This record gives sequence, structure tokens and C-alpha cells, in this order.
Amino acid sequence: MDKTKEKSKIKPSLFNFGAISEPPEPPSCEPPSFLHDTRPKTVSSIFGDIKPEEKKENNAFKLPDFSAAQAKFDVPWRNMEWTEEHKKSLMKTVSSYRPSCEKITQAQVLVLGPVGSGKSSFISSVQSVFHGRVVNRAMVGSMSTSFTKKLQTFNIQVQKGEDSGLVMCDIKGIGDGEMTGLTLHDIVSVIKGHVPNGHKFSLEQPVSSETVGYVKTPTLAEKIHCVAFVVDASKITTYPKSIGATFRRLREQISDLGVHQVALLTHIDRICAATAADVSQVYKSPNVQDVMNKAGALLGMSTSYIIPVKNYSSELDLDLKKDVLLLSAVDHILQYTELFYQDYKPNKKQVVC
Ligand SMILES: Nc1nc2c(ncn2[C@@H]2O[C@H](COP(=O)(O)OP(=O)(O)OP(=O)(O)O)[C@@H](O)[C@H]2O)c(=O)[nH]1
Ligand SMILES: [Mg+2]
Repeated sequence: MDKTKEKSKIKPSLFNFGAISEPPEPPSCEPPSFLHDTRPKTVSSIFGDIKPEEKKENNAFKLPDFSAAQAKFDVPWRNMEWTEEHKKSLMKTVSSYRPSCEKITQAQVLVLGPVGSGKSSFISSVQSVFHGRVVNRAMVGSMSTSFTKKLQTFNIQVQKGEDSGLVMCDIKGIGDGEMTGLTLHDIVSVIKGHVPNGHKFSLEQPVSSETVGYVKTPTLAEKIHCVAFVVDASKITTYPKSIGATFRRLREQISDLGVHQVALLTHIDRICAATAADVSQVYKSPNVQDVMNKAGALLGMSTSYIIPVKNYSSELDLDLKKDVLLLSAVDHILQYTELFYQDYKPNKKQVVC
């Protein structure tokens, strides 16, 4: 099985998510100018240091400056086979995956991240790969407040009508301000399995035992077994400072529940022209590598936990290389999901399996 260079070095263990990655030597080319954060840091608010009048601008999509020289590394910093054979092998791995814990038939993965980072798009993109055409199952939006409002679970179907061993849970975005954001309490309630599918989050009514459909004593099948954070590569340097603190608090609490976490870096096409034109260039891109390091620092996570992906956003047709990257992300998620089952054996104190 094809492994990335970094993956072969991973020796993940529970509660050890790696040190916050130090930014490496700057890449040999200039990153696009929009990656440099030159905003004046004066006003402190729930949006971090962003001046109120700048909030709108920072939420807006900024075109990357592709005029900057974008030299490529000759040797990719991760290895990947971009072939039809490898795609088939990854599809087989995902389709035949079943959780190693006998008590459950499907792994439950929560896709979590800031508003508009591409959570719903990732779920739809994975479905698209198995459907053989681009589909939009998880509703995708383009608004500054979270388009997804509810907790919605998606059985990843590997063939028409045939569910895989993977369920992905889509949820409202985090960090979009006090009035619209998802609270830490609600997220933890979801991970613990208390929140029913379809629950609509509201700040006025945080999840409690009074919530309609509240699951008082969740079974393992109702809990979350892995969290996949999703961050937008083109917004890494403009995310409010406060979001870094939110990620850290979240990761601490999620780790306490024994749930492993990985991350997906979306919108890579917006930070590297070569990758936009041909996704197989992603691991030769100094810009993507640089932004991966910044994402690692933001999430407080080693980059070996992070996989870049190009979601199907405006495409009408599938692309082999995008499929390979998306499938490698799913494979990555499943490996960390398995650690959840391995770490909790019946003879251990925290018996869930
Ligand atoms: N260029 C590009 N656009 C993307 C990518 N992934 C998602 N998008 C676009 O980003 C926007 C937001 O995507 P969503 O999938 O709705 O994001 P979300 O995280 O589910 O957002 P909320 O539900 O609102 O929190 C949509 O316009 C997508 O088409 C990507 O990899 N590249
Ligand atoms: Mg969404």
C-alpha cells in the first residue's frame, strides 16, 4: 500500500498529537502576497484583532497573487501514486473497511471546522468519487454565516444502495462569532453522542437533557470516533486569532474523550496555480507546504496529521488526481479512527468497546 513519507514516520498514540510544528525555512519561492498578514492589530473582539470594518473583507474570498514566482520542488515532500491502480486500491480499502470493534458496523467521523472551510463539500466530494460523478449530497453554501445548521449524518455509499463502514457527520461551522457559532459545549455533546441526527443548533438553546431527542446514555454507535478538522488554505493567515485558541480548547477536550483528530486542508487550488491546474503537483508546491505548516501551528497539530484536498466545488466531472487525494484523506481518517478502537480494549478502564 502506498504510504506518504511522513505517514511512515507517524507513531501516533493517544493524547499525543505531536508538538506544535515550527515553521520551516521559508520556501525557495515567494508565497503569494495575500498570505502575509499586514492587518493593523488594534481592536480586540470575538473576531480576534480584526477591525470591525475589516471583518467583511476578511471573510471575502481574496484572489491569490499568482504573479509571484512559484518555483516547484523537484522532489515531492510526500510520495503519492497518481494512478488509476492506486485509486482503485484506495477505493477497495475504503469500501471494504469495517471497524475492528465488533460492537459496531460503522465508524462515525465528525467533520469540524470554520464556516465555509469546505466541510460539506468534502463529504459530497467523497460521495462523488464512489458515485462516479460529481454529486452534491451535503448541501454546500457560500455565505459568511454557516450554511449547514444541523447535525446531519451521511452514510458513505460505496455502490448504489450499499453503505460502507464509514459515516461522516456534517455540522454547523465554528468560529463565526458569538451569535452564530457553534459552542464548545454543543460540539462536545455531539462527540459524546448526546445529540440526535437532524438537531438544529441554536445559541439560545444549548444542547441539554431537555433537547428534543437527547440521547441520555449513548451507545458506542452513537458516539463520534474520530474528528476531521477542515481548514481553508486560502484563509489560514486571515482567520481570526481567536480561532487558534478555540481549536486548542477543542482539541484538549476531544483528546480527553480519547478521540483522535486529523485535519484536511481545502482550497489548495487557491494558493498554488500549479496545483490548481494539476492537483498532482500539490506535494511539490512550496506554498502548499508553507500553508500546511501554518495550518499545523493554528491547529496545534503536527503536519503529519494534515492532508491537503481539492474538493469538487465548481467541477462537473471527476478527476483522477483529485479522487486520489480525496481517497487518501479518507484512508488517513480511517487509520486514526481505528486507533480509537485499539486504545479502548475491554480490559482497559474506559470500556466502550
Ligand atoms: N476552490 C475551492 N472551493 C472550495 C473547496 N472546498 C469548498 N469550496 C467552496 O467553498 C464554499 C464553502 O463550502 P462548504 O462545503 O459549504 O463549506 P462548509 O464548511 O460546509 O460551510 P458551512 O456549512 O457554511 O459552515 C463553497 O462555495 C464551496 O464550493 C476547494 O477545495 N476549492
Ligand atoms: Mg456545510
